[in-house]
Amino acid sequence: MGIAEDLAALRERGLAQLAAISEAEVLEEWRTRYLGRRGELTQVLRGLGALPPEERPAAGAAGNRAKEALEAAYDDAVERLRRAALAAAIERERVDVTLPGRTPQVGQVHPTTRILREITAIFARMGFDVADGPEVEWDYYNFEALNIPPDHPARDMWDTFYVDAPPSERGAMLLRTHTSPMQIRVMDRYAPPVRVIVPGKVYRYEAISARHESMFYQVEGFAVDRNITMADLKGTLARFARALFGEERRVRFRCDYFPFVEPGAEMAIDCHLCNGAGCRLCSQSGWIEILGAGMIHPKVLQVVGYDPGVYSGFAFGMGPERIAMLKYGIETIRLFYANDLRFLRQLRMLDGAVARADAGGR
Ligand code: FA5
Repeated sequence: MGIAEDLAALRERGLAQLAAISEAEVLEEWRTRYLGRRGELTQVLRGLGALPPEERPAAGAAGNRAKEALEAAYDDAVERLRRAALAAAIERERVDVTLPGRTPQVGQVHPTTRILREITAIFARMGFDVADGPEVEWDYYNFEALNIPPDHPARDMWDTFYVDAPPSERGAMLLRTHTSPMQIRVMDRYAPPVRVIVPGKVYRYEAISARHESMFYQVEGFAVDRNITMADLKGTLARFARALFGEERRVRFRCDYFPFVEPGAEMAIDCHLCNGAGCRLCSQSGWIEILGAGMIHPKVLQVVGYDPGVYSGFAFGMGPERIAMLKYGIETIRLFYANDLRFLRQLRMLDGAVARADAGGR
C-alpha cells in the first residue's frame, strides 16, 4: 500500500476515534497515539524518505494536510470537552437563588428575665435601689425576725426546704421561702430612709401545678422613712400596676394577713383581658391578685433597731412568673423552667399576641 493510502486510512481512523472521545485522559492518549513524536503519523511520514524524489512533494503535501486535519480536529475536541466539563460543573454546583436563606439562630431573653427587667425599671424610676441576698438562709431571717416564731401557725403558709447542716445561733439553715428576709438584712445594715427592691429566687416544698413551682422568683419591695403611710403604699403600687399593665388599669386592695405587716393587704388589678367583665383568666371575678403587701409591723422595725415611734414603712412581695403569665398569656408556670426552646422562642410571637389582646382581639 502506498503512503497516500496509508495517510487517508490513518486520517479516517483518527477522526472517527476522536469523535467518540468524551474524557480528557482518553483524548490525551489519542493525541500521543496520532500526533505524538513517536505517533502513527510520524511513522508514516518517515516513509517519505524512501520514495522516489518526484513523488515526494505530493506525498509530503498530503502528509501535511493529514496532520493539519488531525490537529484541527484535536483542537475542536479539546474545546468540546472543555465546554462539556463546564456545563457539568454548572449543573453540579447549581444554586437555587429562590430558596429561602438559612435564618441565623437568634437568642431570646427568658420571660422571667424580661419581666424582672420591666419590674425593676419601673421601681428604679420611682427611686428604688436594687438589693441582692442569699438564697440559702437562716431561720432567723426567713421567719423569726419577720415576727414568725418557731411555733407560729403562720409557718404553715410556707412549706420549707431545710438544709442538712448544723444550726447556728440564727437557727436552722434553709432555702428562703420568700424574699422578705432581705427586709431584715437591708435594714440591719442601713439606717433609714431606705427604698429597695429585691428580685431573687425562692424555694418552696410544694406540689407543682399550673400556678405553683418549687423554685420561682419573687420581687420584694419596701420603703421606710418618717411619715410613710398606707397612702404611699397604695400610690406606689397603683403606679406600678399601671406602668406594667396599662394606664387604664384599676387596682383593688383588700385585707390579707402576713405576720410581718399590719395592716396587711393583697392588691388586685381589674382583668386586662375582659376589662373587669369576667372571663376565664380572672375566673369570672373581673379581678386578678398580683401581690401581697402591708405596713411593716412595728416588731419588725424594732428587730432591726428602727424606732417604730419615728419611722414607718410599707412592704410588698410579688411573683414575677405569675405576672408574666398574665402579661404574656402563658397558661402554666411549668413552662418557665422546663428549658423547652420552643417555649423560649415563642416570646417574640407573644409580643404580637399581647399587642392583639391590648387592641381588644384574641
Ligand atoms: C409572701 O411570700 C410574702 N413574703 C409577700 C409579702 C411581702 C407580703 C411583703 C407582705 C409584705 P405569698 O406566699 O403570697 O407571700 O407569695 C407572694 C407571691 O409569690 C404570690 O402572690 C405568688 O405570685 C408567688 N408565689 C407563691 N407561691 C408560688 C409558687 N409555688 N410558684 C410560683 N409563684 C408563687
